[in-house]
Amino acid sequence: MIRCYVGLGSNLAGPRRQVAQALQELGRMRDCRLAVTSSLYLSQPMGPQDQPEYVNAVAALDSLLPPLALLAELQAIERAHGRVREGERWGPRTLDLDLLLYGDLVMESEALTLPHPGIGEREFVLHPLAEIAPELEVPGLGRVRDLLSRVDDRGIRRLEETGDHGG
Ligand code: A4P
Ligand code: MG
Repeated sequence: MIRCYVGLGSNLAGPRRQVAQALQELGRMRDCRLAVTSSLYLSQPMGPQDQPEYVNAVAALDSLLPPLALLAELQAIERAHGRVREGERWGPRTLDLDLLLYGDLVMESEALTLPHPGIGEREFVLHPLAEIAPELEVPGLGRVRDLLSRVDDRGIRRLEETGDHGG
């Protein structure tokens, strides 16, 4: 099994419920085991400012699926949440699932870039990720706790306690 990290984000149609439900759905994905989930966080929008605050979280997942198959499973969950891919870049969405890390794999293709390019600058990724994996080494960038110490927190707030799924 490969340890993977998934970033969750939502700012439409009941964002807390969207994220909480998506965390449960990650636990039911084929050939995967949900290991740890972060708390939920409330964050200011990156990108266009005329959109609601986001709820963000990060999950650690152990997976037997190859990277593109895992991404396809994540996109199926996004679609089931009514995600419509159109409109402006970084615009509002019911559910966004980003594959942040797939073990220590480094790759770049149109379909999949790993590690996810935003990790180092996004407080809404680094806060939840540091909650569950502060010592994790992001290939090419360094340790999560060090990345977190260099990012502006932009008023991010933690909403709920960690879920431990026994992994
Ligand atoms: N893709 C490539 N690499 C990856 C990867 N590691 N994980 C490709 C997931 N997808 C990856 O994604 C576009 C394409 O990226 C996919 O088809 C996939 O093959 P998308 O989800 O359709 O597009 P997007 O999410 O609208 O664009 P983008 O640039 O990925 O946006 P982000 O980076 O996801 O940002 N503010 C706050 N506070 N919190 C948020 O969560 N999220 C966004 C979206 C904007 N502002 C936010 C937040
Ligand atoms: Mg995305």
